[in-house]
Amino acid sequence: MALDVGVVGVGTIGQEHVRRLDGGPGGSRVVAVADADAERAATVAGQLPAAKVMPSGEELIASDAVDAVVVTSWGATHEPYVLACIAAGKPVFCEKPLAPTQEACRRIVDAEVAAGRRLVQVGFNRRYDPAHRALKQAVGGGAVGAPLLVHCAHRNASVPPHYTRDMSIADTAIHEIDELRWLFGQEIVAVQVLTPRKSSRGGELQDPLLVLFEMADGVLVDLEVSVNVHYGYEIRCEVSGETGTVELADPAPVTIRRAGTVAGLVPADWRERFALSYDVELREWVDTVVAGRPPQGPSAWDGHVAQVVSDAALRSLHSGGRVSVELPAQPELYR
Ligand code: ISE
Repeated sequence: MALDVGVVGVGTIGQEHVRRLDGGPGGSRVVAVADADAERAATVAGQLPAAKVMPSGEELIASDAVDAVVVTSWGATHEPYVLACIAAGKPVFCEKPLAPTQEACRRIVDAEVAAGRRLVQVGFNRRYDPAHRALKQAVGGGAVGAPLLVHCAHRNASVPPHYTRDMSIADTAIHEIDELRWLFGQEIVAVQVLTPRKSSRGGELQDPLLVLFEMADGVLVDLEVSVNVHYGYEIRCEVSGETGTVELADPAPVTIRRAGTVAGLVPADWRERFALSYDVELREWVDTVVAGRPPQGPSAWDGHVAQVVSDAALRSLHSGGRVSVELPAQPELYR
């Protein structure tokens, strides 16, 4: 059976997903697109054999032609679209962050709980990256004994002009927030953001940041967030355990030795570094929806918890100091 997907928001990440969903190996096709920029929607739809432009996200979601929805619009617009999908009983894949505030995420969780079934999956793609999966397997399998410390780095070569100071946490570090919970099966109980000397390339941004996370079992994590490194895109994670260390391997496919040097290519951006993760993420989502099963990936609850931690980190960034993370009780639906 083919899955007919509608995509709300066809900017950079939306177009990435459209490319994978239209005629993808799982048997999906894109039948409708909507975007605040009507011209962009028309251009994207014009390149697809079966896609129509819909006047709005709401009309796309309500359309009988659409079986399932992908929300890749600007983060501030996610909430009404996801709520409309839940009300219509349609599976929805929503890019991260689920919504820009914990209150908005909570409304999505409450709507799903009231509907009595899981329909929402959030685009935390690290869970689908082969290197991150191997790291989780090594840690979980006891390869380095009990984890004690974790050192992470999230570096972007550059960021677009609309990128604001808070986005270093809410748009960028939010990936590690979800990754750490998933990697260790533990909640984050406190967070502190430190602001080192500013990069002269960051303009108004507070760049870089050092974020310290405390996990429930006492593991401490340091995360560098840099968004103007220029040399490329880099994601690091090293877990230091009682009996050894395990880290993400260098993603360069080849190493070049010449003229007295050793070099490996650094990915240009997240599209290049995480291409495979997006393939796997969307393939698994389509397979699950086609099979009529609830989504198996990051849930609305995961999106909500990530936002609670992100909000705590933003409080620390704005006011300084260590901020405890207070999580509400997890509804039965997500256990
Ligand atoms: C971007 O929105 C992403 O989702 C990338 O994965 C992340 O690395 C980047 O920092 C974000 O801005």
